Amino acid sequence: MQGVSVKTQVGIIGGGPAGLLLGLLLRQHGIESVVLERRDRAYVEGRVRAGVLEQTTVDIMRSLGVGGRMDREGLPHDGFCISFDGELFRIDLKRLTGGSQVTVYGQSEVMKDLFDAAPQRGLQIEFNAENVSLHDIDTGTPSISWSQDGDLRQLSCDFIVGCDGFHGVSRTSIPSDVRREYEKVYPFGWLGILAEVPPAGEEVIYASHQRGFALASMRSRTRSRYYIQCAIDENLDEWPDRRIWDELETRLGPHAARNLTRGPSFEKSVAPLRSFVTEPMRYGRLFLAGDAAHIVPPTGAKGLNLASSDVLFLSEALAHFYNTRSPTGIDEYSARALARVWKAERFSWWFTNITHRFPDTTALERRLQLAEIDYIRGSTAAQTTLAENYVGLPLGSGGAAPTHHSATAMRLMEES
Ligand code: RFL
Ligand code: PHB
Repeated sequence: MQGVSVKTQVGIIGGGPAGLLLGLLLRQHGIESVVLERRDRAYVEGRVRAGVLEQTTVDIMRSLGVGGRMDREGLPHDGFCISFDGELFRIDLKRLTGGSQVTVYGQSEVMKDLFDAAPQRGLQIEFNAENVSLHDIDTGTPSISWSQDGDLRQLSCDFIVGCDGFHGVSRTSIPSDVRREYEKVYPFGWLGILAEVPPAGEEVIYASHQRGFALASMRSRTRSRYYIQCAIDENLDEWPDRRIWDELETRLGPHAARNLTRGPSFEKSVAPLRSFVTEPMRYGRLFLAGDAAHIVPPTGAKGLNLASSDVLFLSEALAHFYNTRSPTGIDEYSARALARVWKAERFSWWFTNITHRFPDTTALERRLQLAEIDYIRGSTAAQTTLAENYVGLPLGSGGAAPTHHSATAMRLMEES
């Protein structure tokens, strides 16, 4: 192959949360990597996506020394609310989980903090990397080629990590006879808006209404983020702000919408909802992490948080390999990550099922949905199950023992 050729230890495809967190975690272990990102920084930073960070993600940010702004500007939440057909009740995360919280801090802010830190930490990011392709992933000498500024470039590395999201090239580089994919596409989307108005409440509100799901979230005390369930092919021209606010008011119900402040929206888009898992998350010298390997519907706020735990597991496994030359950690990566992924998939699927209106929902099924939510309202056991999943299952055993923290989690907490 001709063109500019460089060498590194780990080649990372994709410069979203998974790719950047991984690059910085590897730097902390003294491992060199290069991140190849198809778009520019402004594009990646500008995508309005996640809002809720689990404690594990917060701890990783802090342990990397990039948590300063998050600690100052992020909003710790001790609970959230559920509204169903006008009734409102609270899930007290902190009490039910023995002290855990979540933090509301937008993905755009996370990306800004990670991009700012990268040059100081010596993490090289190549933006506008086009036509990325993977070579020789089933050998000991894999490489990545791409084009940039009219040049053909090549990166030789020991390992490649696909952090290139659902539409990336890495996953499909795994031969189809090895790859198992599990998928459900939901028959609706989420119409999301941002508005420079104070949030409807102190905490996030999930609303299940006969007209469909709605979610009241925020980015700060002066900026609100709202979603309403809509058709996948919804025409945004038919949703002027006034109609969105009216619909939110109806779906959130009289209690939750009491303090709804209307204002012009400055971002409006429709996101599809999907449950998706690919197995295994490793093939030869290629590993997958984050949305490249799995997608959850955003109802449980798990996507970015799963990307964080994947790359934490993988950085530990790669550090173990470079320190000892033992392949044990990298051999166990896929199973370790998938154990946590499947539990978050289950939770996100379940929370979506009980809160959304499905096109073929019968009156009986709607009553069953309401009965389930009413059961949660009245049962501490059910609330505890919901709360421990929402704050994030522990890292150690892939979420098998909710009351125990892994050595990694303990270290992260001690360091922060
Ligand atoms: P990303 O963020 O998709 O980043 C992948 C990057 O790879 C680049 N890329 C390529 N680069 C080089 N060559 C190629 N061929 C490439 N193909 C793609 C892309 O340009 C991009 O920069 O995946 P990553 O890093 O795994 O991160 C995943 C998260 O972004 C995602 O899971 C979350 O946004 C999901 N999510 C939420 N997660 C949470 O943890 N909490 C939440 O509250 C939450 N809310 C949400 C969400 C996602 C949403 N949408 C829009 C899907 C709310 C919404 C509405
Ligand atoms: C958000 O603030 O964007 C958000 C909050 C909770 C979710 C999903 C998204 O479950």
